[in-house]
Amino acid sequence: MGSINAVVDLAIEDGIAVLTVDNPPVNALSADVRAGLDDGIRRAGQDPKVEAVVIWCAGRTFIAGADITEFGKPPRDPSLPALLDTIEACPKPVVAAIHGTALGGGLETALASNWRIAAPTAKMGLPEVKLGLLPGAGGTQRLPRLVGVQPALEMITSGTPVGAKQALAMGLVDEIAEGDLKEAALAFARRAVSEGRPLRKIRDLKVDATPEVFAEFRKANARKFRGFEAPEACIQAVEAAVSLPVDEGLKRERELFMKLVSGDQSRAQRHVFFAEREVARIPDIAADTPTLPVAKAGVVGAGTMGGGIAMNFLNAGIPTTIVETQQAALDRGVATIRKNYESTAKKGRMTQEDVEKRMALLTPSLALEDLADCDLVIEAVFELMEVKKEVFGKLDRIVKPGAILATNTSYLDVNEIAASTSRPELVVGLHFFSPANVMKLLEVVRGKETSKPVVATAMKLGKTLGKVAVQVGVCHGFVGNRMLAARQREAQKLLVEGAMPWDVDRVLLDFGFPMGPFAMGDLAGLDLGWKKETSTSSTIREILNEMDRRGQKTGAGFYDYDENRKASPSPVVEKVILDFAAKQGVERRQISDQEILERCLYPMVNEGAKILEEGVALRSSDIDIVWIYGYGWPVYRGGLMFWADLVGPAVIAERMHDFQARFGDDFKVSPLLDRLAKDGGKFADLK
Ligand code: T1G
Repeated sequence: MGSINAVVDLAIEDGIAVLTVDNPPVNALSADVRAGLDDGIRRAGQDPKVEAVVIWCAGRTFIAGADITEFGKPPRDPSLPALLDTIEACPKPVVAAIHGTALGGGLETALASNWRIAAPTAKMGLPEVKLGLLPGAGGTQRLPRLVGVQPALEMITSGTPVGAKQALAMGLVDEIAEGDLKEAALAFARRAVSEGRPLRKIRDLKVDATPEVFAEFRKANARKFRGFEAPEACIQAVEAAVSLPVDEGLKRERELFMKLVSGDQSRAQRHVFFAEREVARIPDIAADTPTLPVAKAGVVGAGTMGGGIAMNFLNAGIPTTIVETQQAALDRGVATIRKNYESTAKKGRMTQEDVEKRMALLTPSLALEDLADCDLVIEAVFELMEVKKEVFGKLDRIVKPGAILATNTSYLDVNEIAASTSRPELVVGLHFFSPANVMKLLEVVRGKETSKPVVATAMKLGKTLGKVAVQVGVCHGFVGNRMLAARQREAQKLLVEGAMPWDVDRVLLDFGFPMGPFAMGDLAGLDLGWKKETSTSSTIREILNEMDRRGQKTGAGFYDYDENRKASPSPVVEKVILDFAAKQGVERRQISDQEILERCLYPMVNEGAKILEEGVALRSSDIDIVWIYGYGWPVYRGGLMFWADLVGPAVIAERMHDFQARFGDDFKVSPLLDRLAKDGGKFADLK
């Protein structure tokens, strides 16, 4: 309980006023924190006994930003900009003492102070752009004045924090505290007083940059910012810092902020912020459920997936044994892992020493027996139930009792696999997404026998591996791939009915996906799961494979590729499609972009509704997270089900009924979607 209010305390230590914020878990700038700081600063400014002020925080971090839960609710004074004006106007030296992460409004609070002291492990950043916002309390006006326009543009539009050393080097902090942070801040404040240092206010600093700086920055980042509103607003706010007097610039920043905060994109990105934390909560598994140790891992299969999965364990410092059946395949797998690390090292994102450290944790083997003492073994062998069952049968006999046996299957029935072992309660699906060492999504497939400690262990392992783990139930394709199948089915049908691959890809690319389904197919290889012996030209994809057009790797697939793998629409493919449609007796027609979009996405929403009805996903926001982290759904659209709520279940259901009348039962509306349409409900409101 603080002396100012429940979350802010004011104590005077030898003439220095110490304002302490104590608002767990991250000292967010709630209305009470703002009111407490405002009151505390005013009192300290007026108290003749006080010579200087130190602002610092209890708990694990300095202020981590505005309180995101307050957005969208009626504002409560003092606003953050008003509070920062009070701090900046304080007639006595104000020192911010930073530990943990000073983020967003937290860093802005420190920028309104005269000086900043950081603990060696502290991080400072302005991540508002990740919420579809911009720093709305002076960050876009003060940071450029302190560190220069270019570093400010990078920090503000990336949202990436900087560490204490880098912050000191760029002038963002004035000192790194050796030893006790609070003592260092008090000592700094005392020196500022004894030396009679003038109160440097960042708002008084000059800032300059040519228009070319902004033009260059926009050009260099056009691809990364495609579709997002916030980065451009950030750039305009920094431009205002250069072109306008500071108070005008602050006003311009506020205007830009208010426009973003009430927009769909920020609502979507704030939804994702909370959704990606909600996925960790499994209603029937207590947060303190004991987990099993995973000190040693085993991977069966050293192909693309097995190698990528092994890299995740190595990155987390977990010794891993990887097993193949043939020496050549094993050598290839290990060489690929090393090559991936070395290319990361070449880009400067890790040192050669890191590469060697990781490789030293890897033990290649040709014998499953070498997995006997692993705590968890995951198989990434051929996607055929018989093969999976054979491997699990062997692992069940070899691997120590109590160890977890996991499958990386993308579609198959985890319950059936579990039933082929003597330890079904220890069997779980860990569905990684290719490339497994890059994609953040991990579907934790919970079998009907999988024990709660094993599920809790799998979810915790996901976090340890730097993934976003989502619990899903058993069905063909679980959540992500089951919904993807609906989109792929429609995309193929649209080709026969009148669209070309480049039409469908363009519509989904413009919607915000990183790639359309056909370009994606060419990238992954059209021959995944295709067999020459059994191919009967029954689909356009089969015909292309039969023509040796297997995608980028053969220089041609749905697209033609030049030597730099630049894609262009293919007249050959156009003819294949026209002939195929003619053979099917289909009268092709002009298909609008809107119909392409609705035909691809609405059946996915419908599949999502079925997944929720069947309990395969716990909540609609989990489906959002699956599609953002597994398939590149544009985060500024909040996820598939969030977007469906925005479009409106009634609108979607009505179109689906139309499509069903025209194209058949692939569009049969799920009872849940129909119910929401009728009742005016939303997926987000389902409990
Ligand atoms: N507001 C409200 N709640 C927050 C919060 C915030 N800013 N940050 C975290 N939480 C909650 C979070 O939901 C979770 O709750 C708990 O704290 C622990 O978080 C005007 C407008 C600080 C690096 O974007 O990046 O300032 O799930 O699980 O992994 O310019 O939280 O336990 O119920 O993430 O240790 C800008 C967002 C805001 C920082 C800690 N600031 N937070 O990570 O814990 S906008 C941010 C984070 C702004 C101004 C603008 C991380 C973290 P629960 P956690 P963590």
